Amino acid sequence: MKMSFRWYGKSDPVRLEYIRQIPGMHGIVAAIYDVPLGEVWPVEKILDLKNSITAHGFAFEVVESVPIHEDIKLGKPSRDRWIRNYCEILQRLAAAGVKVVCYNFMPVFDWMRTTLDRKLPDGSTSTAFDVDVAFNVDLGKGVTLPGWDTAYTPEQFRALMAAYTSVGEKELWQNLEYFLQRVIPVAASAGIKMALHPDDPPRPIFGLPRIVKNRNDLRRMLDAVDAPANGLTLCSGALGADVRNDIVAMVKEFGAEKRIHFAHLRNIKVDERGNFQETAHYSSAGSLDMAAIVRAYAETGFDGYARPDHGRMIWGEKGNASYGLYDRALGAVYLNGLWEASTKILNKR
Ligand SMILES: [Mn+2]
Repeated sequence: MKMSFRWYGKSDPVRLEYIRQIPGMHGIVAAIYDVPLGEVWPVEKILDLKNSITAHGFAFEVVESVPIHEDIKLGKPSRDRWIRNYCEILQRLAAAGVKVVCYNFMPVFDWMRTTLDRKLPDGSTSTAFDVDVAFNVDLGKGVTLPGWDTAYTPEQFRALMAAYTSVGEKELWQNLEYFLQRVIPVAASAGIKMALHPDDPPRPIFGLPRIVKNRNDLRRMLDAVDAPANGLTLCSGALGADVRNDIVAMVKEFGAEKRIHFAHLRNIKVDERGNFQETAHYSSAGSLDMAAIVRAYAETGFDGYARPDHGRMIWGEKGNASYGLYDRALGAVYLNGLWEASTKILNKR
């Protein structure tokens, strides 16, 4: 397990010098944010990002995300152009040494929460999702949250919502398969492993289809193009927001097949209706058994990338919700501890 940390580039208040001081940190997960959605990333920008990361002693082997143009998700005729661009980005990233690309296939929205700073009993704050609030949000002004890979103007947003009235789950699946059939062979020959992130939260929102929500969806997606380059970002917190999802079983199933390329590890407190709040990584802080999840990775001989996915805001830190330094650092150290214990116990058997 190669522990990594997401970094939003030079505008991120979290500095690489500080991330360097977290024990056991292998690499930085990053992306280019100042290129319009769908356009090819310039080589100079990729190399500039790589150089700033490697100058601090980190590997730059994981990109999160290369976002997908909505025309691809909508299945518009123009998608072929955007898919060609996507393949070109993958080849440029591969040339810079990138091994894994995380992406998602959520229409319009990236991750969704109804609160960014709800207080936990210890006085820290974290993001939360309330099922009833979520379905009463006024969409007239558009919606954006910090750290999203994509953001639309209110006009673009209204046009997109209208376009999706003719795209349901069936059509979205067809459009995902069309994308995979064209992109996975290119990724495979370039030496890139694609890692689809599940929908967060794993449920339809605002009437939009969501198709990466549970074990059967992941199975169907992997079987659509049965190749090692067609893999997963297995996000414990995203999938864990549906109590019917058994994260340990998913790690065992897909890990044994070497189809998990990127592990997002975080804990949430969730109820049976799907209301949840992000918590500290520690198992007893939330609903997920993080020790069992990490042990399952160890048992499958996981050698891919992992990161503490989100963190609370603690110790007075100001910054981007879920992406501060302190609690993600605590999470990384805790996860590395679980990993060291799990692998040493297994090796002594
Ligand atoms: Mn995640």
